[in-house]
Amino acid sequence: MVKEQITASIKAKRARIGVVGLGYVGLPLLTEFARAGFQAIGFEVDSDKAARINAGDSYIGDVPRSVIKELVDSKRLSATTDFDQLQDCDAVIICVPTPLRKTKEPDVSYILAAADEIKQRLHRGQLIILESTTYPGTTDEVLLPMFEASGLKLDEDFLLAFSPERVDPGNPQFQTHNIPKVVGGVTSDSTDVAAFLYSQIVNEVHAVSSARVAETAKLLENTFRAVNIGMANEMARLCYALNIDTWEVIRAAATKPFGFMAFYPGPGIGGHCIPLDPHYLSWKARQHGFDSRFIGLAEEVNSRMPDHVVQLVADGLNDESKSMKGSRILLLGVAYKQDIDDVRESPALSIIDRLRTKGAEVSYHDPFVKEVRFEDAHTEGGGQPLDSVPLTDDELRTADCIVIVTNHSGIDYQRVCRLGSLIVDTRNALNGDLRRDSSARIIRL
Ligand code: SAJ
Repeated sequence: MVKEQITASIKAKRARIGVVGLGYVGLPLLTEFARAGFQAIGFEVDSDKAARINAGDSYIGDVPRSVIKELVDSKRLSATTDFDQLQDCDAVIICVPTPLRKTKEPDVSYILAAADEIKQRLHRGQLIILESTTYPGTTDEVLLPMFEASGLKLDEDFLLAFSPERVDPGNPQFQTHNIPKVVGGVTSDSTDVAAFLYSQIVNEVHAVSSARVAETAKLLENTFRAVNIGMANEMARLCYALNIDTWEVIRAAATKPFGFMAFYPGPGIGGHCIPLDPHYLSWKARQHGFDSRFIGLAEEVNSRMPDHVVQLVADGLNDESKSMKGSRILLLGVAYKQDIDDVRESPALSIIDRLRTKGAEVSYHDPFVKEVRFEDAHTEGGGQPLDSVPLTDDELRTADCIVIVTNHSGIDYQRVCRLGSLIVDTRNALNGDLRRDSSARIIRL
């Protein structure tokens, strides 16, 4: 059986580790294996990325350029677009995107493309691990048949496992080495060897009985967030109707030292994980005749938050006998969460589109995001790209309404309160003192 052979090569640090997909998950992972003393080879379809890495550069914030340069110079780490080099790897880890189609159905085309490259070079003595977030069964129902079609046999010739990624870009406290790693093999040999491999770079490995358990655990983690954020957003709309301060309610509930975990309302949910991952789970459940209502309900509540924000703006303007049409609306922040530059799935895009559809003149200021494009063909507001405007006194004074969509920490909110006349705060960015001292009318979620 191949288990002993691969285990021995890992133990002797002779194993060559291949990582397919060098994004915010793959590049940190590749770097950790190289730093642990393994020969690490990154595989990319983007030749620019491969070239930058081989030039000792980094395009991922969590991976310092100096680390890449040192590992490349010491020939521990390299990147290539030549997938033939996969045959030189003893372990291959797939870290490619798993987006949703427009129909909200899983798009595993990147996984299939990577698996096809691997299948063509698969030989005895290789361990294949999938890290991309996907529906339960992908590893054993999709990848295993692809690899065994080559005539090679699981356990006799190769091993196959799933291990979810838990990278949290920019998190100063949790990086690859100190985030516990869940690992589940299609067979127990696969679990054992995959767990042993990760134990070379991660402090804590949590082995589970199958790839499906590992796939499902990841989806539970992020569905847990989507559902609880949905609950917080529903509370916000309920409290708004009852004229109760949502944020004060949550702060009070959070004093409970057990059995409660605070989540906060917002303008909607963005990012490449939380809005998407739960649909992988509900899609698979539907294949088995199970309707996951929590996931659907969370999606319904969260996706309606941009409408609620636009309603708050309309209500605020209406109190000043202003129509939305022709009003100047300034958004503060368009990134999907605080202090990052990522606008993927950001609710700000929906809010801008809805405001434009109602005839408002929309601009935004975001220190992290220089420009916003509206690729989505369903944009009704015209979809003209926008550039971040400088946050001048004039911008703040002349805005009929300022909407705080992302509470970046570098914004001077005292100045916003001093110069603004109507402010919709969707993130509780304006604390009690700012609100009390401000002459502006402030509406909060
Ligand atoms: N959000 C709320 N209210 C909350 C929390 C988040 O409205 O109480 C919004 C955010 O503004 C954002 C979206 O939800 O638009 C997602 O926020 P997130 O904090 O979940 O951040 P993400 O999307 O970067 O999620 C990642 C995930 N990491 C991985 O999948 C490896 C998630 O599992 C992490 O828990 C999360 O980072 C984190 O905690 O930073």
